Amino acid sequence: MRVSKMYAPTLREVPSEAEIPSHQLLLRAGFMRKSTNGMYTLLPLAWRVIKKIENIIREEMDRKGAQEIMMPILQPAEIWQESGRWGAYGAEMIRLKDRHGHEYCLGPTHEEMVTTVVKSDVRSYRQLPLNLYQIQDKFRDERRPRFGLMRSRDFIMKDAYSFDRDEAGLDKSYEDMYDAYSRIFDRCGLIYRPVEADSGAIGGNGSHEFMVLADSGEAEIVYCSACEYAADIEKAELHVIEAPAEEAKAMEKVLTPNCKTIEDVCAYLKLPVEKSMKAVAFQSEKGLILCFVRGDHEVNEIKVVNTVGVTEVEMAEPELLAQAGTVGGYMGPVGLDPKKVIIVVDQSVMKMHNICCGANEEGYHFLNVNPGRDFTPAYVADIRLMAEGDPCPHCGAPVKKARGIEVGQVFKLFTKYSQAMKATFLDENGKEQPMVMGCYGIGVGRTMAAAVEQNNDKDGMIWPAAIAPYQVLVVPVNVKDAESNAKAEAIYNELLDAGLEVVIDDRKERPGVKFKDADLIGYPLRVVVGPKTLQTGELEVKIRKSGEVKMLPLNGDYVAAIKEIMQEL
Ligand code: 9G3
Repeated sequence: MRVSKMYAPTLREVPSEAEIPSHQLLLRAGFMRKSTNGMYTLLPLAWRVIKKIENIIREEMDRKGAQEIMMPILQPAEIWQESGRWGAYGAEMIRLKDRHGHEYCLGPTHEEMVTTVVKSDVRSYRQLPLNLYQIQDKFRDERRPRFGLMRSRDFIMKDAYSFDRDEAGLDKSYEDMYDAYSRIFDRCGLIYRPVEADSGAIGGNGSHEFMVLADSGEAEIVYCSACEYAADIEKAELHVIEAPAEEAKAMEKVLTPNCKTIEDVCAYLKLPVEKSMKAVAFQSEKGLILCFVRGDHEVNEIKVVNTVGVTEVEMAEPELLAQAGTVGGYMGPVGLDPKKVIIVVDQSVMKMHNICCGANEEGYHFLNVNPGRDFTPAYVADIRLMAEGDPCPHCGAPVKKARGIEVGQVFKLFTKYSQAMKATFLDENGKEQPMVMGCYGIGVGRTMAAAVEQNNDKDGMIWPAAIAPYQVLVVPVNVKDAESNAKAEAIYNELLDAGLEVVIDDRKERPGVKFKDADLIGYPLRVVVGPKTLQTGELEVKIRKSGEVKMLPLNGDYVAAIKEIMQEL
């Protein structure tokens, strides 16, 4: 490929909305252009990377016996009504009508579609297990698309669906996909961790997210410094903390003037924060929810949602608190009407004694509140957010926090869709059974962006060799010197003939411009050819990742040497 012909319109500046490195660099290096909010055109260099990632995915999926298909993007409303999910996603689902007025959605995922396809042809246990996958654009009308391909509204997903006779079969399919994902992300040159994940609204108990570790990641994970444990922080399970036993004292109401936070109250009353509980108030479809955790802990919203069984929660408005007879900054579980508020208390608070908490009155707190004696919550559960330094649930060592980019998810669906959509088969005893399913996704564009997040420096991108848009860039440095330019062309053709993916920067530009673009685009190898090359008989090869420069003798087999270097990258 010749740079003079390549469509890679580089930019000096990027729009201010591009906040993270991959978003900035993919725009600056001419890999993509925004077509509308949350939607991008992938230009030639990006598309070459996408195709390489897709082919790695295909090889590893096919290795596990999965079979590639292509389903329609337009999905009829009926199949979503059959699964009961037609209304579950609100405005995030893009809906439209065809010329006959029939309702469709633009496929955000394909559980319903694939179950409809499979159920009409799979009738016998002999046809299972089955794993079908596709690599296709998905549409989700994100409220706030941002970070370029990291959270776009139109994105390429590999989505796979497994169908098994029973849970043992599902476990095998799940394990196969888990292994395939590990191989895919290893081959893409990513540093990642599979983490236990809250399977959220789609049900099923087993789920892992593959997180690429990066400071710009939207997800937060906790991982153990001593064992393999890692979890999406929203999922991390916490053990009950047993507070030291003590006699229950009489409850007392104390004046705590302008103490707005639990820290202020504890400082004012000279109490350790571990002897207090703090409240977080949410409003939900079930009304006001007051959550209580120990004063130095944080509430995990996802766990509250799962405990109370609501679809989502948001912070409660002050007037809602007033209606329930409490007030921000002074909320407590004592004396509230259970018909007006749902009280959810963390399991560790129930083990505490003589607790300080809000008295539901401006300016007042209670001392010596004791669970059971002074209040009875509607729910007691683990509603705590794991914090850095908390004991690992598996081995007790302190956990650390990191940010991650979720590039893949594996889910056990069990019979959620096969029950709802009557996808059954006859088992070896001729008995009708629902198929046991799993689903497995990879964000292809997000994987490319994550690779940039993990591999970039002040000069630009540094592509892992296996997914680089091209492997080698040949740079003739002196446009006026016919002899070394001819040599550059010869080397370019020799590398092409050797099967390498080569670009030659044949523009009439100064070397500095060519080198800046080379580093911005991030070709793994750069071969510099100029008059000096011919004088010294040595060919300069620079490795983008390490910055290392190797001098290869022109009279040696530099093509083989370059192939060798490429193999080691
Ligand atoms: C929707 C909309 C958004 C959605 C979904 C449905 C997420 C939805 C969960 C999944 C689960 C797995 C197969 C590949 C891997 C992930 N956002 N999910 O079901 F209608 Cl608008 O997609 N699906």
